[in-house]
Amino acid sequence: MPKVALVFPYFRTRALTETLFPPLGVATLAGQLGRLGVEARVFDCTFSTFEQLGDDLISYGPDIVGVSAMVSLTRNALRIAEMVRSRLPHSLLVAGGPLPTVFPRRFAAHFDAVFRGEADLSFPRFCADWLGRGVAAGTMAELPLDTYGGLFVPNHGLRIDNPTVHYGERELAAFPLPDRGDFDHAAYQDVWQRATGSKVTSIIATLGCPFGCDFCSKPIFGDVFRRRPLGAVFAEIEQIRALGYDGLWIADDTFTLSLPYLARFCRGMAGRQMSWSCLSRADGLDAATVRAMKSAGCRRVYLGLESGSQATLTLMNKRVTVADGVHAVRLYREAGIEVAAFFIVGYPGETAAAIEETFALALALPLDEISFNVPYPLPGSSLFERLGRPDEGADWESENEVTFVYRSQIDESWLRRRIGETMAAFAGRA
Ligand code: B12
Ligand code: SF4
Repeated sequence: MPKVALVFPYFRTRALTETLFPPLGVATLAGQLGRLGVEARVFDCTFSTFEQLGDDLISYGPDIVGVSAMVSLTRNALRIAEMVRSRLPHSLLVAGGPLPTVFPRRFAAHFDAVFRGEADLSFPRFCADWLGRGVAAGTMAELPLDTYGGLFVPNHGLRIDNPTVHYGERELAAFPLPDRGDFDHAAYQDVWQRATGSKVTSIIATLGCPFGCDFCSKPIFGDVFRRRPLGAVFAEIEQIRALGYDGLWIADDTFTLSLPYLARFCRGMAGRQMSWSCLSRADGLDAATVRAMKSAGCRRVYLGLESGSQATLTLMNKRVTVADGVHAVRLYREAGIEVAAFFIVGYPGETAAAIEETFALALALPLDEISFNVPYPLPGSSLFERLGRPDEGADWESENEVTFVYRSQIDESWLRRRIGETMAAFAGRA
């Protein structure tokens, strides 16, 4: 029986800041492949090793190996491609995910094909067609290559560069649920249970974000905001509960954007005994919505406050004010919801005085958690374009690094020291 292997190339680092979730991208593709009757297995490397992955792939013997990649996983993805080439030379190698979407050519040098953007329908259909016809890598041209959204193949004598797709709400409504069957849920739950006392996993309810923050890259879901039907979202939540989880991380870019959708979500969550957290914008909220979130089990929100300086927020094109942030923190705290805030310090064009305003705001607000990052010019962001395309190979080796990957006017050692001092002052608050 022809088979597809879907690899998520993250090997856990055990960094204090590591956050582990079963990767939804490969689970989503596995669900779609299953619906087409294609045998697929997810190889999540989180709790595995490179050597173990090699052995597991050999014993599975896939015809297609799909590897997911994003910033911080590039080296792993390319190393796995090299290993597959030498140990499974007859397998077709395909890359997809956020980084191949913005650097398709870089991945095409190591893979037979690259899928850019949302690949929910295009990649599974490509696999079904490929496996159904039994074609070999050199003869991909026998497939209807123009019909697979986001496909990029600049080699094998082909020049395929299909536009990416954003599935509409009607198409999303017909999607199967992600297939979470191949994950080591006991291991994920153990990590979460030890760290937080509850067992949390991620889910996506809405796709896309219409804002244009300068530092942000939205390579997959883009600017168009779409909602999954809540019936499917609740069915997925029950699937998650049956796997043993009792908490959700709603990973949407802008879950609080549509207040009517959020209100219906909150009504549907009532009585489900499932706590949840989400990212929230600082603007557009009202007290009634926030109270409804609390009643529906919302435990904590994560606010991208980014800066305590209005001038820096403008540089970031954040389209919120410092006052919006202060107001949002107050609304959530009054409703009894914990608030974590992300800040970016050392933005290109930012002064030391503006950075100090951010440290001061972080310490002045009644926050439950804070984190500081230096700007990372994410491929696909305006910042990346403006900095004159820094070294394409520059990559954070682990999550939450505080290292400039471009020439910055800010003294990095001063900034690290000030971040350390602010974190210490925050931890020492009464
Ligand atoms: C949840 C999430 C996390 C979680 C969980 C990651 C995980 N295990 O999945 C956590 C919190 C751990 C995390 C951490 C980081 N993340 Co993150 N994360 C996200 C988020 C919000 C949602 C991802 C998700 O679940 N999407 C839902 C699924 C269905 O979509 P998907 O994974 O994109 O998959 C689709 C396509 O990409 C494609 N696809 C995916 N894989 C494959 C494979 C093949 C073969 C094919 C054909 C197609 C394909 O098909 C899928 C269906 O359409 C995205 C933002 C976003 N909206 O995309 C950022 C995002 C992916 N993260 C990002 C970053 C930068 C990071 C960090 C480096 C941040 C940091 N400073 O530490 C770390 C790196 C961690 C690491 N593991 O190394 C960036 C990546 C940018 C880039 N160009 O690569 C994104 C896009 C956010 C952003 N704009 O900053 N992240
Ligand atoms: S940072 Fe958040 S609000 Fe800004 S563009 Fe990105 S997803 Fe949208």
